[in-house]
Amino acid sequence: MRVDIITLLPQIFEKVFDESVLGSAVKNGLIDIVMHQFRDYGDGRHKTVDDTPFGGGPGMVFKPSPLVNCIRDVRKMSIPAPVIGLTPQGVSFNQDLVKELAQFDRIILVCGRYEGFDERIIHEFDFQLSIGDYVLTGGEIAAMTVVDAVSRMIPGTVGCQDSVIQDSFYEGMLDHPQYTRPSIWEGLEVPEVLQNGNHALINKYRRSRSLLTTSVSRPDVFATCDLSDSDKEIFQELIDSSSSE
Ligand code: 6GU
Repeated sequence: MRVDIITLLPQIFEKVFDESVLGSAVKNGLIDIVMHQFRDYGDGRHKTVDDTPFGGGPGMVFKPSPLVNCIRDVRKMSIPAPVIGLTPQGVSFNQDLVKELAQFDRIILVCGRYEGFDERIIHEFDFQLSIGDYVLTGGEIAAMTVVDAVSRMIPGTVGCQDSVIQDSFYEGMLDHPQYTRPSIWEGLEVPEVLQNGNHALINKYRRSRSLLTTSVSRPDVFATCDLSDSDKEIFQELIDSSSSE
């Protein structure tokens, strides 16, 4: 997959894309990240990319021409790709969107800064994405989030694809808790069922913890989950056991 990133701060991505899982994926050619400094498209000797807002108010606004010229050039550099504006006004990023974006062979991410873009450029975006209900100083950290989450879905990036499939949110449900040695630590014991090697019981236990955590911590997510018949049974057992306590 090719990811083009349009930003005023290409250098802040370096470490993130150089190290660990993402770094290996880049080195192995599974993802090709191409940075574009859009100040190169700025106006005049100072390569100006922003200006004060019409109507007054704080901050600066991205001028339309430099950003649009950059986006149009980047579009033409390779195969067709959706242009995604990273803004707090965008649709909320979630695992379903991660999976959808991972289907593309190429995506183009545009990072905002300042108070935003001149509104007239937004038709240049195929859509806008937000990574949550808070405001960041720019879209760069959001772009890193998108690249990190999407790259994990590309076969080969994460050592064991099973770990991706079992991840929190992948199957719509939060992950079950994990434990490792020692079996007793500071008086806290690893649940017996995980230590006895009965995989049918282990799977059932883990599924029941996932159902419990999701229903308690994220009732909004739980409400959208399609429970299988066995999930329904396990969940009913959870309810029965809690009401008998
Ligand atoms: Cl994508 N950009 C900015 N500036 N703030 C955000 C965001 C993006 N997502 C959530 N907050």
